[in-house]
Amino acid sequence: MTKTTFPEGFLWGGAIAANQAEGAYLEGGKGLTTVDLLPTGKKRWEIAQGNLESFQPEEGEFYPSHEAIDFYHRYKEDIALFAKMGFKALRLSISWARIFPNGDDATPNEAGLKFYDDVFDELLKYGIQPVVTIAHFDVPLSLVERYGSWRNRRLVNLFETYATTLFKRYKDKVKYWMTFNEINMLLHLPFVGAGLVFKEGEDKNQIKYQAAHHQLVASALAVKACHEMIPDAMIGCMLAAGQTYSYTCNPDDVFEAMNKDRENFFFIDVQSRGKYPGYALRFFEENQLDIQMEEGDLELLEEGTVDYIGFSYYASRTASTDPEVLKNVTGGNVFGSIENPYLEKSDWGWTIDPKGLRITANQLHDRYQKPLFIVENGLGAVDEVTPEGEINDDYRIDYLKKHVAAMGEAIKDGVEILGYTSWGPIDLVSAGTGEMKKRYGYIYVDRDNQGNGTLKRLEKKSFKWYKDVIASNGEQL
Ligand code: P53
Repeated sequence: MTKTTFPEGFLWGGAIAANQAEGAYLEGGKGLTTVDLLPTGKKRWEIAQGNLESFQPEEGEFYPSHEAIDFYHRYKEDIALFAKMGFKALRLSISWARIFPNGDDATPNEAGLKFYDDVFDELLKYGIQPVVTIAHFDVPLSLVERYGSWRNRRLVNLFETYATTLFKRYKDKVKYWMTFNEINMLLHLPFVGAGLVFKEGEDKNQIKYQAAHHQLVASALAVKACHEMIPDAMIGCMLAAGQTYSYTCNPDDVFEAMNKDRENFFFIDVQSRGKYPGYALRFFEENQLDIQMEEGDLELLEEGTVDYIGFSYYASRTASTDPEVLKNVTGGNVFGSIENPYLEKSDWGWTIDPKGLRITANQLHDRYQKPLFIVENGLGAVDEVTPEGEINDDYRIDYLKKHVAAMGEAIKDGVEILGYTSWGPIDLVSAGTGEMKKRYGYIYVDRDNQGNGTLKRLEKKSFKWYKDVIASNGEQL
């Protein structure tokens, strides 16, 4: 492997999310969230897309977030394992409904605030920096039922109150923040990304982009507040990234690929450059979308631009305008990419493209001229435990090795990168499918898709590999 040079203080670590790890879904005064009503199985996809309402648990359905991997009770053990690997950072999210069980309670829930205080203290004890996502896919269900979630302007100020409550409480403990996880997921999985449920005959684009405007304003308010309340902190945005390639050199395909990327860049253009890009205004006009804005919104967007660009990268995408080519869509990917004949796929149909990470990082850096933070990357795969209790996940090591090397190349290209937190350093519930079987971890968790298992933690072969990577600051891959 080529030698790479990572800057001193590079934030090596992992990333988890409250709804996929904590469990304890009604403990400590927590309210229900959208994800708590997302079952595994057949209905999941329709619910995630906002086409089917799910506000009440149903008999016979399994809701994996309810127990998840029980991080809520086992965080000390888990953090000790992260520390053993030498983590410099742990990205985690706060569950809004632990702090405000109904989303708009007059006062925050002390038990919820205390839980994250304890988690941060545990991390800091080992010198691990918490990197906090304020909203990672779980909207308090009460806000969805009463207000229609992010379609309603009310959410903007409720989110601001939630965010400032966090800044006030954790200002001495947390110096890296992120507003919305994969903000562009709102377009692809509207219930997961923004708690949206559509009614018959509604113009989905109108609702999605109105909700997007609300999230963008809410994000800008949070950024402003963070800058005022914690001047020595950095606060970023978070994009589900992955460059879109043109299938051919036909200009129609090239333009299509650019447009596909812009669907996603749209959010970051606003969050990082502070204004709606021209191509978005044209899209609104041509689709007769009428986005309601309040006076002062556009100024706010300009004032609340982010300090860094956080992004997830799993795969690149490919676009074409040729109906024949369009038939070859790869399975399992919310981005519905067509097959790239040059690339292999994971067991879940996600293309594997390390060079795409270098390309994506360069592209984002060229576009925004701000530091990047790779806050998710990894391989979802099936792991087997041998009778000796070993997990030989060479395929995962291979994936990560190549991606870390590609990141090193991007750094050599001149891209500033703050850190790398790979997804699911400990196995957790899949956001897409709700499965446990789709594992990303260096640490194995004994639990299956139906919720059976002891929840016991085991170190995989990749555990030692990542420990060595961190200890050598990326020199030893
Ligand atoms: P899972 C789809 C495509 C790209 C990123 O995903 C995605 C998704 C959602 O499925 O989400 C991010 O668990 C997300 C994490 C999620 C991770 O990618 O479906 O921020 O919450 O777990 C991996 O394999």
